Amino acid sequence: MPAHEADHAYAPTGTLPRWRWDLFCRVVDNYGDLGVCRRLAQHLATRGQCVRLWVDDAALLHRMAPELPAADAAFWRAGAAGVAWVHWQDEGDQALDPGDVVVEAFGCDPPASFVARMAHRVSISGNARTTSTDAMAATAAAPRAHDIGHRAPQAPVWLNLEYLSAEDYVARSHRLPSPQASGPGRGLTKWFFYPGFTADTGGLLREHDLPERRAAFDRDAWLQGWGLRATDERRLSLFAYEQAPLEDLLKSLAEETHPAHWRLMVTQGPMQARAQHWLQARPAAAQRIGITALPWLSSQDFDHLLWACDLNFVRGEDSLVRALWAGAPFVWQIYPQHDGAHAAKLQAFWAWLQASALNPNAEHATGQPAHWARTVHPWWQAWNQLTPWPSGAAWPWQSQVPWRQAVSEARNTLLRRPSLAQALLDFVAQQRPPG
Ligand code: TRH
Repeated sequence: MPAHEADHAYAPTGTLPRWRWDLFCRVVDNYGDLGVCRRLAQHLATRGQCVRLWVDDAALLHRMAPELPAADAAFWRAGAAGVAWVHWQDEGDQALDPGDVVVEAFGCDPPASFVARMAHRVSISGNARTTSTDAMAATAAAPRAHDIGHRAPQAPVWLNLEYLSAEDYVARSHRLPSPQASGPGRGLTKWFFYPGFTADTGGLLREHDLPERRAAFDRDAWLQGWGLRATDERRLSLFAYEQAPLEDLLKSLAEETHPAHWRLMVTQGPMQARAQHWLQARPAAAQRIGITALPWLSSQDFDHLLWACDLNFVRGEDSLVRALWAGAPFVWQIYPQHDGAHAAKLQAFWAWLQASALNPNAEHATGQPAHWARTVHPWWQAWNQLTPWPSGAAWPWQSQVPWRQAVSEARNTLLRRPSLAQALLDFVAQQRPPG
């Protein structure tokens, strides 16, 4: 990313109180649930917040975020900026008092006893004397004059962080309240918070220093670390679900005469063996397509991978956002849903990407998609198995430049907006104005 682009990045203003956050993450499948939650927790921490991340899958947590300490009483009492994690087990273990903000990711339902303790605050709100041991400890620790622990206990701000989508309902549903008329949370209001791609949504996960980190990235040195040189081979990163038509893609690449050499950097998982197996049976193709089988990458290195490649195949939610920040051509494999709802979701994102890349030119004046979009779209559809693979058609390398430009325009638009963490902070500040 050129240095001047960093100037466009949204910079928050003002100092917000330091709140204590409980962020609940239930790992349903894959890496995305924790990928999103871990990232959000860290972004909040870098903005001065104290975050307790509840995760039900300890093994995955150790794999994806081995650096995170356990949230002991001292961590919570100190209330300093940082992230620590709690193993979210059964109902019985949840003796901890809620913080000032409770975020449940993807409707994962915090334990009923915890929600009941949140609701209990409603009944004692306005009373400066509290029976909350945590609140008393926080007051004793007196970290900052405007910390929330110094005021009468208020019910936590309760948010449901929703899945990412570019569909229209997102803007309509963003920040809608859901008053709880019954159940353990009776008397509380749960707010729906939607990440998204437009200004009327909660925005996207983005580190504050992303443009600077991107500008400082030394691609050649990073490639050297994998025994590769930035030669004339085209690099393609591959992170995909198993149903992706990998063999079709390999066949299409092998049939191309230009470029002469491909380097497929395949993320950890069964795709590595499949690609190697296919190439072993086809020596001519293996002359032109090399495979680098990657181990599990740290989240920083996952970014480096996307920054170092000419073309990125990503999947799910979180790596889609990383591909956008990379600003390089990419193909998105959406998480497939049994009812087929993913087709509309994919199309909504594609429409947004095209619209945000619009330049006033003749094609747009006629309402026709740009040439790059016309040539690339069939491959997106086929990679998602929504249409047959365009066998015989050449990979749209000729669209590489306008395609890259389109992604980078979309990225620059997004960089001017508040990040998801900043939007959440702004929302909480509205609900709990510092007093
Ligand atoms: O793993 P995913 O397929 O997760 C999915 C989606 O989030 C989907 O929306 C959700 O409904 C489903 O899970 C249950 O893809 P995603 O979202 O891209 O998450 C992958 C994360 O893993 C992302 O943060 C990048 C990270 N990652 C690494 O850090 N290192 C690696 O080596 C790899 C392969 C991934």
